[in-house]
Amino acid sequence: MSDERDIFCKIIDGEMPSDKVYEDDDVYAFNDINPAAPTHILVIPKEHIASLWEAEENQAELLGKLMLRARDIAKEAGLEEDGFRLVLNTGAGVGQSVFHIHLHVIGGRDLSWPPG
Ligand code: D5M
Repeated sequence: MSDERDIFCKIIDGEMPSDKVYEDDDVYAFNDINPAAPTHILVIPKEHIASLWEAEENQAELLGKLMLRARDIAKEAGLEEDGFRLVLNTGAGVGQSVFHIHLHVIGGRDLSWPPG
């Protein structure tokens, strides 16, 4: 685990602004600055984990919580009927641009499969 402070660490600490939609002791969620759909929310752990590659076995509970909170946030956003997509980009080669692990909650429009 790295102790590097990235932009999402700064958002959690209030050093950078965000459009917050949820917060608890372990999880923070905010609207994506560049939305790919009508609903596009980022769900992140407050603990810094650079990407899924760096996640440790002892962080399994935190990662599970992240997924369940993402579901709750999707429901709160009104996506229960039509569903939503969770995206976890892992590595620059597939488009990860911020190296603080984050789930994209995406919904509110038709989403094609497979993704591009
Ligand atoms: O996704 C990183 C995502 O983070 C991308 O969709 C833009 C978003 N982003 C970057 N900076 C901000 C701030 N400051 N507020 C809100 N959203 C932001 P990735 O999977 O790494 O490509």
